[in-house]
Amino acid sequence: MDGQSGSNRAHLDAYWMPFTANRQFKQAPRQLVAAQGMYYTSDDGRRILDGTSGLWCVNAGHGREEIADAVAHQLRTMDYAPSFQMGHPLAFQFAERLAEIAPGGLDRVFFTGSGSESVDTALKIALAYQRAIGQGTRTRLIGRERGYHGVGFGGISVGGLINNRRTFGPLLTGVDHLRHTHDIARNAFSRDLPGYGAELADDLERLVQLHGAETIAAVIVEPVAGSTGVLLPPKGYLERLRAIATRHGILLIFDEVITGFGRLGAPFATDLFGVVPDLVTTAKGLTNGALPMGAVFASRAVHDALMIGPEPAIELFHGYTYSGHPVACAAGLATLDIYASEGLMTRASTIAQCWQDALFSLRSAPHVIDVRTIGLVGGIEIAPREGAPGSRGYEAFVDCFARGLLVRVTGDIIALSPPLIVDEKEIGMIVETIGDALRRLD
Ligand code: PXG
Repeated sequence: MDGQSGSNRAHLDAYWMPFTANRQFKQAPRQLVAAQGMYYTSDDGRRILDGTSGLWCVNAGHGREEIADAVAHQLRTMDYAPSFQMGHPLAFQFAERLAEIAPGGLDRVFFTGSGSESVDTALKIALAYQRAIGQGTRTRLIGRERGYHGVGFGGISVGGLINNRRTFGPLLTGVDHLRHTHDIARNAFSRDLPGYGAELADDLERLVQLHGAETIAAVIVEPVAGSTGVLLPPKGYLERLRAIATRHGILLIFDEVITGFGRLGAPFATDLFGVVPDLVTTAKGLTNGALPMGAVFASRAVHDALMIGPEPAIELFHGYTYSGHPVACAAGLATLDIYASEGLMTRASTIAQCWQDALFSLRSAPHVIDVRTIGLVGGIEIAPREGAPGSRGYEAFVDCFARGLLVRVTGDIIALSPPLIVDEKEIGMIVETIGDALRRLD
C-alpha cells in the first residue's frame, strides 16, 4: 500500500499505539490488512501465518462467516440496548449458553467489555461478597509475581509485571503477591507439568501469617501464565492453593482470559486441572476476538450471597455501558456454535502431542534454554544477550514476521498460541521459521 514507505510518515503520528515502541515502529511499520483462516495478509501483500491467534483470541481462526453474519444481522436488528435496569434477549441467551459450559459449574455470568474489565469486576465482586457475608475486614487482594491481569488499576495492582506497574504511582493499597513459579534450574524442558514448585503455593499460608486471614478477600492467579512467557503450574500447585484459600475463607479467582475456550485442550483450565475456583475471568476467545467482550463466571455461593436486601435494591453497583452488548453477544453465540460444531474446545488435546514434539525439536537450536508447552500454547525461552536482555527476542520476532510468521515475544521468551484449527503442516512451518530465526541470531 502506498504511504507505508518513503520518508513522510506523518500520517502515522496521530495513532498512539498500545504496548508498542511507537517511534521505532513508525520508522518501519508492520501492518496487517486482511485475515482468513490461519493467515493474515500484510500491507505489502504477503501471507503471514498467525502463530498467536491475534493476541491469543482468534481461537477458531479468522474471517468466520457465521460470526460476520450474526454481527451484521444484529447490527441491523438492534445495534445497542442499555443493560442497566433494561434487558435484551441475546444477553440472557448468551449467559445461559455459557452457563451450560461454565468452568467448574460456576454458572452465574457477569458481562464486561474486556479482560481488564473482567479482572476488575472479579476483584470487586470478591470484596462485595466478603462484606455481604459479614467479613468486611477482608479487603486485601493477593496476586502473584509475573502475573498479568490486564491494565486497569485493579489488574496492575495484583499483577506482577514491573514495567506495567512502576510508572503508575502507588496503585491499590492492601495488595500483596505470591512468588512466581518459574524455575528453569529445576524444571527446564519438562514435557509434563513442572515437577518442582508445588510448595510455592504455601506462600499464601505465609501471607496469611503475615497479614491475618481476616484481612484477605481473594487471591487471583492465571492457571497458566501467558503474557509473562508461558509459565505452567507445577504439579499439585493449584490444588494446594485451593486448599489453603478454602481453609482461610479466601476466594480463589482464576484468570482464564487466555486459557479459556479451548486453548489448553479442555474448555477451561479449571476443567483441565480439576481445581475449581470461586470466580473465573474470561474475554478474548469468548467472541473469537471478533468484538471486544469479557465475562466473569461466579459460583452460585458468591452470586447468591449478593442477592440480598430489599428487592428494589440494586445488588451490585457495578457494570459497563457495554456489558452484554447485543452485537458482542451475537458474535459470542455464533462463536460458541462454531466451537461446538468443530469440537474446538477440546481439539487442542488431540494435536497437543504433535505440537509438543515439534516445539521440542527446537531444544537444540542456538540460545534455547527452555521449551514449555501445554495444549496449543508454547513458550520458547532463549538466553538473553549479555547486556541487552530482550534484544534477541525482538530480533527473532522481526525476523519471523519478515519470513511470514507472526509470533509474540515477551523479553527473550517466544510465546505461541495458534488458532485451534492449526494443522500439522502449519505447525511444521511455525517451527521451521522459528528455528531459522534462532540460527540467524548472534
Ligand atoms: N488477564 C489475562 C490473563 C490476560 O492475558 C488480560 C487479563 C487483559 O485482557 P484485555 O482484554 O483487557 O487486554 C489479559 C490480556 C500477550 C498479550 O501478548 C496478552 C494479553 C493482551 C495483549 C497481549 O501476551 N492478555
